Amino acid sequence: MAYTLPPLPYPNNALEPSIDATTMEIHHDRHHKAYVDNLNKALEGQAAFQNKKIEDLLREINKVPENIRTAVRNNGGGHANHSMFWEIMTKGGGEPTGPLGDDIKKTFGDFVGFKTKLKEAAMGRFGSGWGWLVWGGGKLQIISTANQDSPYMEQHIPILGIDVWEHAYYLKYQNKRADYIDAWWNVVNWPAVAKRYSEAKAGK
Ligand code: MN3
Repeated sequence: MAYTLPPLPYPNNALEPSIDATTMEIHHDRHHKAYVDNLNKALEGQAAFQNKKIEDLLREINKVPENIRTAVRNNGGGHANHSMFWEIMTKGGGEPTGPLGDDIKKTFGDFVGFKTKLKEAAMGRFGSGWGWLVWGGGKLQIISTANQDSPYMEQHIPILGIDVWEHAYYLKYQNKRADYIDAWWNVVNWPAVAKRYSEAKAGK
Protein backbone atom coordinates (compact mmCIF):
# COMPACT_ATOMS: atom_id res chain seq x y z
CA MET A 1 0.00 0.00 0.00
CA ALA A 2 1.22 3.42 -0.86
CA TYR A 3 2.02 6.01 1.78
CA THR A 4 -0.62 8.73 2.03
CA LEU A 5 -0.65 12.42 2.89
CA PRO A 6 -2.46 12.88 6.22
CA PRO A 7 -4.88 15.82 6.27
CA LEU A 8 -3.91 18.83 8.37
CA PRO A 9 -5.71 18.32 11.69
CA TYR A 10 -6.88 21.98 11.67
CA PRO A 11 -7.60 24.74 9.14
CA ASN A 12 -4.68 26.47 7.40
CA ASN A 13 -5.23 29.62 9.46
CA ALA A 14 -5.43 27.85 12.85
CA LEU A 15 -1.89 28.80 13.89
CA GLU A 16 -2.14 32.50 13.01
CA PRO A 17 -0.43 34.79 13.79
CA SER A 18 2.57 32.61 14.70
CA ILE A 19 2.42 30.70 11.41
CA ASP A 20 0.46 32.27 8.56
CA ALA A 21 -2.20 30.41 6.57
CA THR A 22 -0.37 30.63 3.23
CA THR A 23 2.76 29.07 4.69
CA MET A 24 0.69 26.24 6.18
CA GLU A 25 -1.12 25.64 2.89
CA ILE A 26 2.04 25.51 0.76
CA HIS A 27 3.95 23.56 3.38
CA HIS A 28 1.33 20.82 3.71
CA ASP A 29 -0.32 20.71 0.27
CA ARG A 30 2.86 21.05 -1.79
CA HIS A 31 5.98 20.25 0.24
CA HIS A 32 4.64 17.38 2.33
CA LYS A 33 2.64 16.03 -0.64
CA ALA A 34 5.81 16.00 -2.75
CA TYR A 35 7.64 13.94 -0.10
CA VAL A 36 4.81 11.38 -0.10
CA ASP A 37 4.59 11.23 -3.90
CA ASN A 38 8.35 10.92 -4.34
CA LEU A 39 8.60 8.27 -1.61
CA ASN A 40 5.95 6.18 -3.36
CA LYS A 41 7.71 6.65 -6.68
CA ALA A 42 11.05 5.57 -5.23
CA LEU A 43 9.48 2.44 -3.72
CA GLU A 44 7.63 1.31 -6.86
CA GLY A 45 8.05 -2.45 -7.21
CA GLN A 46 9.68 -2.75 -3.74
CA ALA A 47 7.03 -4.88 -2.04
CA ALA A 48 9.24 -5.62 0.97
CA PHE A 49 9.45 -1.93 1.87
CA GLN A 50 6.14 -0.45 0.65
CA ASN A 51 4.04 -1.86 3.47
CA LYS A 52 6.22 -0.97 6.43
CA LYS A 53 5.22 1.60 8.99
CA ILE A 54 7.12 4.75 8.03
CA GLU A 55 8.97 4.69 11.37
CA ASP A 56 10.21 1.15 10.69
CA LEU A 57 11.23 2.00 7.14
CA LEU A 58 13.43 4.78 8.54
CA ARG A 59 14.85 2.67 11.38
CA GLU A 60 15.93 0.16 8.74
CA ILE A 61 17.08 2.70 6.17
CA ASN A 62 20.33 0.79 5.66
CA LYS A 63 18.41 -2.25 4.39
CA VAL A 64 16.84 -0.22 1.59
CA PRO A 65 18.52 -0.96 -1.76
CA GLU A 66 21.37 1.44 -2.35
CA ASN A 67 20.08 2.77 -5.67
CA ILE A 68 16.92 4.16 -4.00
CA ARG A 69 18.25 4.74 -0.47
CA THR A 70 18.90 8.48 -0.82
CA ALA A 71 15.43 9.07 -2.28
CA VAL A 72 13.83 7.05 0.53
CA ARG A 73 15.95 8.80 3.15
CA ASN A 74 14.98 12.28 1.93
CA ASN A 75 11.34 11.67 1.10
CA GLY A 76 10.54 9.06 3.75
CA GLY A 77 12.20 11.31 6.33
CA GLY A 78 10.23 14.26 4.98
CA HIS A 79 6.98 12.32 5.24
CA ALA A 80 7.58 11.17 8.85
CA ASN A 81 8.94 14.51 10.02
CA HIS A 82 5.99 16.50 8.68
CA SER A 83 3.36 13.99 9.83
CA MET A 84 4.67 14.53 13.36
CA PHE A 85 5.04 18.29 12.91
CA TRP A 86 1.33 18.88 12.14
CA GLU A 87 0.32 16.66 15.04
CA ILE A 88 2.40 18.47 17.68
CA MET A 89 1.06 21.93 16.81
CA THR A 90 -2.20 23.64 17.73
CA LYS A 91 -3.29 27.00 19.05
CA GLY A 92 -1.39 26.02 22.16
CA GLY A 93 1.70 27.17 23.96
CA GLY A 94 2.27 27.30 27.68
CA GLU A 95 4.40 24.72 29.42
CA PRO A 96 4.30 20.94 29.59
CA THR A 97 2.95 19.42 32.79
CA GLY A 98 3.00 15.88 34.20
CA PRO A 99 5.89 13.45 33.62
CA LEU A 100 7.10 15.31 30.50
CA GLY A 101 7.25 18.64 32.32
CA ASP A 102 9.03 17.01 35.27
CA ASP A 103 11.57 15.19 33.09
CA ILE A 104 12.32 18.26 30.98
CA LYS A 105 13.11 20.14 34.19
CA LYS A 106 15.19 17.25 35.53
CA THR A 107 17.16 16.94 32.29
CA PHE A 108 17.63 20.56 31.25
CA GLY A 109 17.40 22.46 34.55
CA ASP A 110 14.17 24.30 33.80
CA PHE A 111 11.76 24.98 30.96
CA VAL A 112 13.58 28.15 29.90
CA GLY A 113 16.86 26.22 29.77
CA PHE A 114 15.21 23.59 27.61
CA LYS A 115 13.85 26.18 25.18
CA THR A 116 17.25 27.88 25.01
CA LYS A 117 19.02 24.60 24.19
CA LEU A 118 16.50 23.63 21.53
CA LYS A 119 16.78 27.07 19.98
CA GLU A 120 20.58 26.76 19.92
CA ALA A 121 20.31 23.40 18.17
CA ALA A 122 17.81 24.75 15.64
CA MET A 123 19.80 27.95 15.03
CA GLY A 124 23.06 26.04 14.77
CA ARG A 125 21.78 23.83 11.97
CA PHE A 126 23.39 25.39 8.90
CA GLY A 127 21.07 25.34 5.90
CA SER A 128 17.99 23.14 6.06
CA GLY A 129 17.05 20.75 8.82
CA TRP A 130 15.27 20.19 12.11
CA GLY A 131 15.75 20.74 15.85
CA TRP A 132 14.51 17.88 18.01
CA LEU A 133 13.64 16.68 21.46
CA VAL A 134 14.11 12.92 21.27
CA TRP A 135 13.92 9.89 23.51
CA GLY A 136 17.08 7.90 22.99
CA GLY A 137 19.51 5.88 25.08
CA GLY A 138 17.00 5.94 27.94
CA LYS A 139 16.93 9.71 28.23
CA LEU A 140 15.64 12.94 26.75
CA GLN A 141 18.11 14.58 24.39
CA ILE A 142 18.19 17.64 22.15
CA ILE A 143 19.66 17.08 18.71
CA SER A 144 19.42 18.52 15.23
CA THR A 145 19.38 16.78 11.87
CA ALA A 146 20.26 17.93 8.37
CA ASN A 147 17.83 18.00 5.46
CA GLN A 148 14.97 15.57 6.14
CA ASP A 149 17.00 13.09 8.19
CA SER A 150 14.83 11.56 10.90
CA PRO A 151 15.75 10.70 14.48
CA TYR A 152 14.40 7.20 13.75
CA MET A 153 17.44 6.68 11.50
CA GLU A 154 19.59 6.99 14.67
CA GLN A 155 17.22 4.72 16.63
CA HIS A 156 15.88 7.71 18.54
CA ILE A 157 12.18 8.51 18.90
CA PRO A 158 11.20 12.09 18.06
CA ILE A 159 9.07 13.64 20.81
CA LEU A 160 8.97 17.17 19.40
CA GLY A 161 10.58 18.73 16.36
CA ILE A 162 10.80 22.14 14.77
CA ASP A 163 11.18 22.46 11.02
CA VAL A 164 13.82 25.09 10.26
CA TRP A 165 13.78 24.79 6.50
CA GLU A 166 13.19 28.25 5.03
CA HIS A 167 9.92 26.99 3.51
CA ALA A 168 8.58 26.71 7.09
CA TYR A 169 8.95 30.42 7.86
CA TYR A 170 10.27 32.54 4.99
CA LEU A 171 6.97 34.17 3.86
CA LYS A 172 6.36 35.70 7.27
CA TYR A 173 9.79 35.85 8.87
CA GLN A 174 12.11 36.05 5.82
CA ASN A 175 15.63 35.30 7.08
CA LYS A 176 14.76 35.75 10.78
CA ARG A 177 14.84 32.13 11.89
CA ALA A 178 15.23 33.16 15.54
CA ASP A 179 11.93 35.12 15.48
CA TYR A 180 10.14 32.14 13.96
CA ILE A 181 11.48 29.82 16.64
CA ASP A 182 10.42 32.24 19.41
CA ALA A 183 6.90 32.46 17.95
CA TRP A 184 6.68 28.70 17.39
CA TRP A 185 6.48 28.04 21.13
CA ASN A 186 3.00 29.63 21.02
CA VAL A 187 1.70 26.81 18.84
CA VAL A 188 3.19 23.75 20.53
CA ASN A 189 0.52 21.20 21.41
CA TRP A 190 1.96 20.05 24.74
CA PRO A 191 -0.68 17.39 25.41
CA ALA A 192 0.18 15.80 22.04
CA VAL A 193 3.90 16.00 22.83
CA ALA A 194 3.31 14.47 26.28
CA LYS A 195 1.41 11.60 24.64
CA ARG A 196 4.33 10.93 22.29
CA TYR A 197 6.67 10.97 25.29
CA SER A 198 4.67 8.44 27.29
CA GLU A 199 4.39 6.15 24.25
CA ALA A 200 8.13 6.43 23.55
CA LYS A 201 9.00 5.57 27.14
CA ALA A 202 6.61 2.62 27.04
CA GLY A 203 8.37 1.40 23.88
CA LYS A 204 5.31 1.74 21.68
MN1 MN3 B 1 9.01 21.40 5.99
